[in-house]
Amino acid sequence: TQKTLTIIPITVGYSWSDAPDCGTNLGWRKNNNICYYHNDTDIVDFHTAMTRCYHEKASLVSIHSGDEQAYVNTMVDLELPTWIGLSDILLENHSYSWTDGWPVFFTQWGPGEPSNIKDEGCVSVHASRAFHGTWNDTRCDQAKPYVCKISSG
Ligand SMILES: [Ca+2]
Repeated sequence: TQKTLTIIPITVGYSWSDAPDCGTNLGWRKNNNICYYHNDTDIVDFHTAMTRCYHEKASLVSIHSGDEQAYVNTMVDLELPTWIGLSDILLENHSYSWTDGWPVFFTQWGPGEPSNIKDEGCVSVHASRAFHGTWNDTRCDQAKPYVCKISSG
């Protein structure tokens, strides 16, 4: 007699991400069809954060509305200020621009910000409970977690 061994292929539907079509790393989320990536364990300076997002095929997050700001705020925690993709070091005239190239048509500066103190050219969102999610210009060499975004267009 001859025995036949049938192998049934099994696809294991397992993913580290809540939005596997955005990226496979833990931390990818999707809102309004836009992919966001929050990393709060990789604490790095602004330029390194830019590079990290680039390696995720993304950019540091740009924020264009109060709704988008509110969503980003749900990702960042209350302990650590977190890099977003706004900086005045990219343009020769030192005006603020988004690292993904989008124009700046929404801002959410915290009280007294941007303070434009010497060397403060990179923007993070406040982590304090009172000012959570509002923007602060800080030194670019500070180490912080970051949020990336896959920008369309
Ligand atoms: Ca400041």
